[in-house]
Amino acid sequence: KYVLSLAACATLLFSCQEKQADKTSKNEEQASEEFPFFIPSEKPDRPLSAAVARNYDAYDKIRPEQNELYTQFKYTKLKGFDYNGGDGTITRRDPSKVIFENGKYYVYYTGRKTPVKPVGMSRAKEATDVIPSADWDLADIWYATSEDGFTWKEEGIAVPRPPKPQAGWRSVTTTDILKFKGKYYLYFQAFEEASGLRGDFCPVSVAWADSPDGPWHHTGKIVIPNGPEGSWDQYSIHDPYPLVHDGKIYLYYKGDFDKRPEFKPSKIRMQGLAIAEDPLGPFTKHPLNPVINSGHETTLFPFKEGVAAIVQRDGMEHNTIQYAKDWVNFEIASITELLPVAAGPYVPDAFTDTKDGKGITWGISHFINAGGNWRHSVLTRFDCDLSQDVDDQDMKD
Ligand code: AAL
Repeated sequence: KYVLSLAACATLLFSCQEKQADKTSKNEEQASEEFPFFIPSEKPDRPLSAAVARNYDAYDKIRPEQNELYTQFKYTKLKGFDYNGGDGTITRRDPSKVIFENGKYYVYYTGRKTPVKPVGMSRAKEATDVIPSADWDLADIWYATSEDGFTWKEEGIAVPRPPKPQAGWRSVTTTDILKFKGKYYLYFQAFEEASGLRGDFCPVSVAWADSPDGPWHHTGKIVIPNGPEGSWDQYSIHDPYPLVHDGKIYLYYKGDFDKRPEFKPSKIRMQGLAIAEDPLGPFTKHPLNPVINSGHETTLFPFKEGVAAIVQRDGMEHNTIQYAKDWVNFEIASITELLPVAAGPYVPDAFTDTKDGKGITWGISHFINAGGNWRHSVLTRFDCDLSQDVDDQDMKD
């Protein structure tokens, strides 16, 4: 009797659930007909507002959390870096991509250790051989290693400022790394004047080494020169960012063409692409440059057959993650917030010439301690889910 009544209960419960499910789906159908704000997963066959139509047509998936190139970002304070109490005499900023070699992670960055804090770009005339103008003035390229990506050991200077008058004698900054045919290359901004004067109107030079620990050899070469007068990259070639694609070096960079007096004060930055067969050049600038219309620094990674870019700060399309299947023509893949500044992600397939890029889940970026006039910056860890393989719902929510 007892068993029978249990069975009866179960049947009743089951049929109730069925009815409930039936009701829910009817409700949904009704809702999709009655309420235009209910969004079915397939594009409905009825007139749609421009915004709802775009929600289907412009993005890979209709909800952010379903989109592989959508993420939130989480930040964690790094251990192992001292900043002299934050008095502005020590800075670490503009990290390179993180690479994994010899059983540990490596990151290279703009490091400044000066007796006094920067006077500020607007007072650049007061800068001397020991007094910096901007946060990145009088800097060298430093590097640090880590076993877990959270605790870092500063190893020292990788690429020092070369002697005057070699390009970069005033400051070497904003570096990024390439590994190609067993050798390592650090591309960097080569300053010949203090930032705030005409220092930031700088080109890109490169140093090479047989090991990620150095020793690094300055080539003294300008590998990405400024564009001709009137061109978008006439003034500065910043944030060089190399990846390997089609057996070649695809180097993305930023141009600050708002340096033209008629554009000031403006927040226009765009990014271009230069391609070379050999890491030391010659690099050919892409005829469609600039290829990204926004973003203050370059952060890209192979994704599936194409390349994705984190586009943060400045420009019409800041705060987006973009995708170019052909590595040239970028479209917005998602819009997000609190993006890492000057991010150097850990990109395991940056140099493998992959045709199926896996994406990224973490890296190093920087925070600027404004304190009046950008006195110093700190490196930080960021975590995200811009990966094909890892499905980290926390980072999508
Ligand atoms: C950065 C980069 C370049 C600029 C300055 C230092 O974040 O865009 O490197 O020159 O700011």
